[in-house]
Amino acid sequence: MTFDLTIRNGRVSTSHATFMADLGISDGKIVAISQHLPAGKQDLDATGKWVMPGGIDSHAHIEQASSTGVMCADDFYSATVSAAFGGTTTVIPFAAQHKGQHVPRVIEEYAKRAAEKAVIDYGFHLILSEVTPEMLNEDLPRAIAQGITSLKVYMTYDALKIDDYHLLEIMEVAGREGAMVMIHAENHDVIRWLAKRLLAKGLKAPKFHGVAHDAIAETEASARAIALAKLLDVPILLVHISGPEAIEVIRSARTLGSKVHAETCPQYLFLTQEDMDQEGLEGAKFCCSPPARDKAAQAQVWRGLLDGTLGVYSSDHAPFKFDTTGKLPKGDATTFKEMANGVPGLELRLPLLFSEGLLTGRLSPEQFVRLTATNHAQMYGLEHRKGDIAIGMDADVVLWDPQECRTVTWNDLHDNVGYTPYEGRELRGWPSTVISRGEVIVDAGKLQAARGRGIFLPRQIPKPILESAAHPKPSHASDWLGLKGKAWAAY
Ligand code: DUC
Ligand code: ZN
Ligand code: ZN
Ligand code: ZN
Repeated sequence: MTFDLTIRNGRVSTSHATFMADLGISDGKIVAISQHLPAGKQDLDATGKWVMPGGIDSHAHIEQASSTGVMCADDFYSATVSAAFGGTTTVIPFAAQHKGQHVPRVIEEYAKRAAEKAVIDYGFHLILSEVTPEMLNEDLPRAIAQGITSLKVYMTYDALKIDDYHLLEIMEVAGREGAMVMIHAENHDVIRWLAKRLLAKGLKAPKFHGVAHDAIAETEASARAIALAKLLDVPILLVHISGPEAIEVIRSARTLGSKVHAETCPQYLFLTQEDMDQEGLEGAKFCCSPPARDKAAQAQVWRGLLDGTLGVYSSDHAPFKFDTTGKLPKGDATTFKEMANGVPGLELRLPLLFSEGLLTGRLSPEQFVRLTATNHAQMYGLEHRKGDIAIGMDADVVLWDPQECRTVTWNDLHDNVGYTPYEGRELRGWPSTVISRGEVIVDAGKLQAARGRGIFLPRQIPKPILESAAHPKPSHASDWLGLKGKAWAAY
């Protein structure tokens, strides 16, 4: 049999090993991994290249309106093209329910947008901003059965905030039906109170966003979310963790056996609060929630990645232009409270970690693979086909050139944002060829993918990674209420 595609003479890294090997690919799957394979119909010479699984980005906002109605600058085409150039071959963005919207309709709309435009494969997490009995009893079980096996809730933002009672309602359904609950954990009232006082003193500049979103808000809400999840004995994933206090709360909960998982993002490794402190409104380009902290916090985020407390590294790509359609709705008069929140990162997520994590020796190649692909697949129900290099898996593979050095400039990127917070950084190691389901979609700086070629991925019940040794008794409440559903059974 002649393979459709071979990748030969490369240095292959999987989630567990690194070795010299050739890959044989047919019908979009990896069908052979061996020392010396004959050339396929298409043959790629990977001499000097590192061959790794395509990245999975499990946190990206694409063609989504923010809670205040500001539209993302990227649609499913520009976002997925940008992802592909950065070595990401699967993305899990959000289908976002705003208040008053019917969940099945929301899913339908996002599915249509993505099907027409995406160039890489995708799933959806469902953002919930309002809880109704119909949603709990019908819409969520149906969405989960359709393969949307993760739900995201916000503990802050006026238009999105879910209170603790309704968080418990959502956790109950997720636990029973087999879905992961992703949580944006920041204490709404702490932020509201601080912001009001700062604005009253005339402190409106972007850097005061960092003051209003004090780490205490993140720490308190993280601890509360963990407590609620423990009450029901359901797994949760805390998104975009920014610093040491929240990491410590998560680490200790995991040690005590809580099914809590956590994510961090490039902004918490590569930006600091000082980036927000610039002339005029320039600092708004670096504002996200939670905000980047200081150098000492960055070191603790690295540590959290290394010891498994932070299991996934995602972009939280939140693409807003630096003008009145995006970041600055009131132009020069925009206060920190009115800015659109978030930074772009889909394309640079992997090159940043490759250069500063892998090539510096902070991370092993296998850790890099797990943090950027395998753990996402496992935690979000895709491990049957994505996230690793193994026989039978989708042939989503990236050839990295570890020698290539480039200075980041937005002009070379493929998103629609108009700036990057990482402008001017020197990065070493870039994707040279990107393959999705056996098809070369990016090669030597050229896109070869057709619009709409990406497919929807129905996801299975998440099988969360949990490395802690403790096996605590389930909580009394979950015992008495008989809450051991499908998500619980995954452990
Ligand atoms: N939360 C996100 O998850 N993304 C962007 C902004 C935010 O607050
Ligand atoms: Zn309904
Ligand atoms: Zn968030
Ligand atoms: Zn986000």
